[in-house]
Amino acid sequence: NRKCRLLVVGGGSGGCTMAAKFGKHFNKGEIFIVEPSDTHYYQPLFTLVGGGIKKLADCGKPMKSVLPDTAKWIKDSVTEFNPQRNSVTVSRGDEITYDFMIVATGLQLNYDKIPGLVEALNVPNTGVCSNYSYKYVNRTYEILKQFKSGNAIFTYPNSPVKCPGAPQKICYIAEDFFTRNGIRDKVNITYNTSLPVLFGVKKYADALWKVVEKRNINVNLRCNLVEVKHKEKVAVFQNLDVPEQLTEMEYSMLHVTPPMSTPDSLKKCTDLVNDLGFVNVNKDTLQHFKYPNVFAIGDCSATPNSKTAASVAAQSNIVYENMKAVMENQPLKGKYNGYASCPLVTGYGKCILAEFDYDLNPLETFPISQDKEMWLMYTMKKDFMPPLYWHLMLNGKWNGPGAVRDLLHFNFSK
Ligand code: FAD
Ligand code: UQ1
Repeated sequence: NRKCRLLVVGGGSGGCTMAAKFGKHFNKGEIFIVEPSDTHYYQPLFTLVGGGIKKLADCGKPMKSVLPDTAKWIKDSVTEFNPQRNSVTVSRGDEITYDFMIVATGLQLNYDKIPGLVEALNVPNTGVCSNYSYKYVNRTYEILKQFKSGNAIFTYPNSPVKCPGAPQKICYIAEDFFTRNGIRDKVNITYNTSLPVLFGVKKYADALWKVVEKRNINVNLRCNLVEVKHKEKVAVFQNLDVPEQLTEMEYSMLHVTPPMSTPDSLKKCTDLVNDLGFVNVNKDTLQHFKYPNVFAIGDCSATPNSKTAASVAAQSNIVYENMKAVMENQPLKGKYNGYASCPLVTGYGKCILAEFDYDLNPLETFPISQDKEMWLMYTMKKDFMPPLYWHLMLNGKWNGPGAVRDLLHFNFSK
């Protein structure tokens, strides 16, 4: 029983969605999913948990309840990929062979890459928090509630990240929280980002610069967190353009977005990944360059899109169509346009819905210009997206908003 037709590595957004899509294609038990976690988290809600708008319990469901029952769940992690042998090895030591494989491991959070950070996140009352992990996200709202005065600092690391808007969303939510609680004049708010821009798409970056100016948020570009000294409540930042230049900043609150990479087991399989450790697939077809029976979906793939669940939705049908074509010896027709979406929550009840493609051109669903802060987009993020995720996407029935976009823009020609 250590042999399957389709192996899915990872039971997160991408893996679960793909296993569901292929469910009707294979007999029961012919699909294996390797996934070590007991709980499947809908990570986009973590931002709202940090802001006290949702509870952590709202974000997770038992893994068993979301993985399709047509697939066999192997509760373990892949420790070695052996694509030359069409197999993987799991931590218990078993080897699993496959005819086809979808790699969907997502990203690993490397909190340990920043000296002092792990300790600061594990000791109470340090003022250090991080929305990115279920382990630390509850600290964010705790700290907001206890905050009295001083510097609140928000960081963006020097690595690719998932949801590149999330590091600043919590900054805006915090600013709004302090304003509503009457202590805004006692707080200095700073967003320190390793990037040379506030956001990668000009249309939304222009809108966000207006937000930070209006709300008196300091932004430092090319500014990278390199150490946390929690006993002194000091964070050390490096100027990435002048690497020897280090600046110490005192904080009362420090929200950290950790450096990220693909998981170590994947990174070390140089046959499968590029120099940065991402699965080396064709950006249009999502098929592996060297192994035609291997595809990647989601955050672990080398495609140059922004890593979001919305991208996973848009990729899912491309992977499905193209992998089916490989199975049937047909030409690959599906082409991913790089669609990504980032609901930039700018406060309680406000959100700018960024949507764009590989070329960083806006690709908006609604027939109104989306560079405005809107209550509608906030409601969509908070109340409409979670059920869409749990009931449609994870059952393989949501391919992103492309069809809705065509309908609302009267693009009936396709
Ligand atoms: P994941 O969903 O992370 O799943 C990867 C799975 O692989 C995990 O379950 C993991 O346990 C498993 N795995 C890892 N290593 C192994 C291994 N060796 N063997 C077996 N299994 C393994 N996206 C949006 O679209 N909109 C948003 O507003 C948004 N906000 C976000 C806010 C935050 C704070 C965060 C953290 C993310 C946000 N995202 C958002 C991003 C979104 O959650 C991810 O892009 C999406 O989940 C990626 O799906 P994935 O399947 O690639 O990875
Ligand atoms: C989306 O499809 C998606 O995936 C489920 C998200 O992930 C949480 C999103 O945040 C967004 C905005 C979309 C896009 C959907 C619409 C209706 C614009």
